[in-house]
Amino acid sequence: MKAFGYTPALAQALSGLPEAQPDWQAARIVRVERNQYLLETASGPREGVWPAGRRHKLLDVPVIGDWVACSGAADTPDEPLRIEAVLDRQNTFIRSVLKGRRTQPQVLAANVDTVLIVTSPLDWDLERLERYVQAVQLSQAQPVILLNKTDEVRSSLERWTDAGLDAPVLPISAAAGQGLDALAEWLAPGRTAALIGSSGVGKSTLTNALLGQELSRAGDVSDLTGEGRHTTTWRTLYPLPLDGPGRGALLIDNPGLRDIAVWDEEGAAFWAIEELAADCRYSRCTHGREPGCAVQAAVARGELDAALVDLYREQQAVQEAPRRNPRDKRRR
Ligand SMILES: Nc1nc2c(ncn2[C@@H]2O[C@H](COP(=O)(O)OP(=O)(O)OP(=O)(O)O)[C@@H](O)[C@H]2O)c(=O)[nH]1
Ligand SMILES: [Mg+2]
Ligand SMILES: [Zn+2]
Repeated sequence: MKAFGYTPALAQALSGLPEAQPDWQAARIVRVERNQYLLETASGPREGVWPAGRRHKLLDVPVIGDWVACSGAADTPDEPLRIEAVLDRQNTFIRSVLKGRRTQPQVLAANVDTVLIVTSPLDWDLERLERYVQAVQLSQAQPVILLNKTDEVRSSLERWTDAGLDAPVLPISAAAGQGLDALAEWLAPGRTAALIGSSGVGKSTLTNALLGQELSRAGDVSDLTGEGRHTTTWRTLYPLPLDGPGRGALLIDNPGLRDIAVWDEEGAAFWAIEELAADCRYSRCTHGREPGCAVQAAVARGELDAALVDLYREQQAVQEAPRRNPRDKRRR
C-alpha cells in the first residue's frame, strides 16, 4: 500500500477514529463507478461498499483518492469490504454543481497533490482554463496545464504557452509520447495527480502513455462524429511505473467535464447554511423569524455571521421569483 501513498499518519488517523475496531483496515479508493468501489488494501485489491441508507453529509461520501477505514473478514475475500469512514483528507478537489436551484459541492477527487488540466489547441478556452486553475488553487492542489495534441500543430506554440495563465503550460503529445518528461517535476512516488479536462482531449491516451500499456480505455475514432469513442465513465487511480516518465506517481483518470464552476468561499458558506437548514422545524423555513429555525439559532450562538445569512436569504428570494437569478448562469 506504500506504493499507493500510505503513510504512518494515515495509520494513526485510522486507529484514532473514536469508533475504530481492531479488525478495521485502511484502504485507498482506486476506482469509483457510480456507487461501486474498488479498494487497494494491504493484501491487494478488494471490492468495497458504502452502505446505502446510511445517514451522512454529502462531503463525507468516499471519492476517488480517498483513504478509508473498512471492516470485513479477511477470510472471506470474495465479500466486499464495508467502508466505515473516510480518513482525514489532505485536500479535496471540489467543483460547484447546480442541483435544481441550489448550488452544491461535488468532490471530484481527494488527496491530490497536482491537478493536470488537459486541453488541446482545438479545445483551448482561456476563460475556462482560468476557472480550472482557480478551482485547483482553491482546492490546495497545484495546477499544471497540459497542451495535448501538439503533434497536429505546425505553427509556434507561444500563443498557448505564453497566454498568461497562473500555471505552467506544457506542450505534449500523448499519442506520440512527446513532452512527457517535463511532467517529472510533479510526479514522484507517493504523489497523486488527477487528470481533468473536456471529453476527447486525450486524458486516457495520456494515462496509457504514462502506464506504458493500454489499461485506460481511450478513443481511437473521429472526434467529429464521436462514433466509436471510448469515453471514460468512471474514475480510476493507477500506480505508474517507476522507470517511466510517470516516475512511480499515482494518476487519476477522470471522465471528461464540460466546464468547471468554482466552489468558492461564498459557495462553502451558503452550503454550511443549507446543512444547518435541514434541522429547521419547517421544511419551507425562510430563516427569518420562524420558530425552531436552526439557522437563526446558529446566528444567536455566534456560530454564523448574520450578514451572510441575510445575503443568502436575499439570493433565495431572488431565486424563488419567476425570473432566474443571473448568478445561476454564471455558475453552471
Ligand atoms: N493527434 C493526437 N490525437 C490524440 C492525442 N491524444 C489523444 N488523441 C486522440 O484523441 C481522442 C480522444 O482521446 P481520449 O484519450 O479518449 O480522450 P479523453 O480525454 O480520455 O476523453 P473522455 O474519456 O471522453 O473524457 C482519441 O481519438 C485519441 O486517439 C495526441 O497527442 N495527438
Ligand atoms: Mg478518457
Ligand atoms: Zn430556518
